[in-house]
Amino acid sequence: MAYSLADYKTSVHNNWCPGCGDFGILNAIQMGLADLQLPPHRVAVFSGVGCSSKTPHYINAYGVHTLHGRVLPFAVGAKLANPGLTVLAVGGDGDGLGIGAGHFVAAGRRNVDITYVLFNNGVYGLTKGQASPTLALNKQTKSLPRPNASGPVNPLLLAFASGYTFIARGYAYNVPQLKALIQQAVEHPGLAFVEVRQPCPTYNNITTRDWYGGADRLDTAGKPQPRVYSVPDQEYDPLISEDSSEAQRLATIAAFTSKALEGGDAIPTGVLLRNLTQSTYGQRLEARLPGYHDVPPATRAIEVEGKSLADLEPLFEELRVV
Ligand SMILES: Cc1ncc(C[n+]2csc(CCOP(=O)(O)OP(=O)(O)O)c2C)c(N)n1
Ligand SMILES: [Mg+2]
Repeated sequence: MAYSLADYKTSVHNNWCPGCGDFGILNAIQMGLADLQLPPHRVAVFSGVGCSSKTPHYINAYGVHTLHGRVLPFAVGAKLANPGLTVLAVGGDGDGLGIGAGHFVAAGRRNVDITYVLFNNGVYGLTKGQASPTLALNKQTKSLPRPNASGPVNPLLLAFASGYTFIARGYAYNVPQLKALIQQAVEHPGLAFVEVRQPCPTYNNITTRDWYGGADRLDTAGKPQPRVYSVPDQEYDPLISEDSSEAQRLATIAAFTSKALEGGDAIPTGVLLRNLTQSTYGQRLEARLPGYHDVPPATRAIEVEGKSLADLEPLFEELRVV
């Protein structure tokens, strides 16, 4: 059976603001899943709390709208219990980099084979526009009584430092590119991170759609000079594999770092790093628990006729203090 975009849509009422970047990201995820021909019942989408975290309601797949900042533990747990599922984690910059920052780092160290799409609008949209961890120092969006007193975290560099093995950036209004990025992220064996820059038309009056599109920066012919741009394929090879020499690895990391540090008037998008040299957490589990993939936890019986199959007596015996 062939799956189409319609198979990933739901009839749940959508209450995002008109013009919200979330719409483009939702479409890109749905189009990406349809193009990959993943059956909706083999996909699970998890979210934290925020406007962007309403996404699972709008995708016809399994999904859980979890707790603020806790999207990754849920998503990781589901993948480890049922490794055959395609698991996506979605949520805002506040959710993932504020309250969820510890989980963001911990997930990188494990390299579980899931995809994390971070909706980055620079604000806490749902709670009326407070500064998020990605808003620049001294910027004052219209809902802030004073300029931002904190500096921003760089999501791409934090992902790299934490061990994410696929790192990309997209833009909510470049849906074809974002769809391709999400597909590559899903296909990547390991933890994939896609940061998506998005305007928040209601609360972020600084990094607006016009700002990203360069409406205030006209060339001599009067054409806008967009701030977001696609890193050209030939600029550097984002792949690090077992075959890469030490010099090639260092060159890729240097090129990635310099792209991740760009900002302001030049916002690079595309696949920025793809590292195939790290084992996934699933492979590490398989090495310790042979047969883990053949009989994963989700398929194991845990009780018969109301009686647990787990015999905890030996464990208690081992822990007994005499
Ligand atoms: C434990 C807890 N603390 C605070 C909140 C309030 N809260 C809800 S959403 C949110 C931030 C949302 O911002 P972001 O994750 O960037 O999502 P956006 O709405 O911008 O898409 C906050 C602080 C909460 N729901 N739970
Ligand atoms: Mg946000």
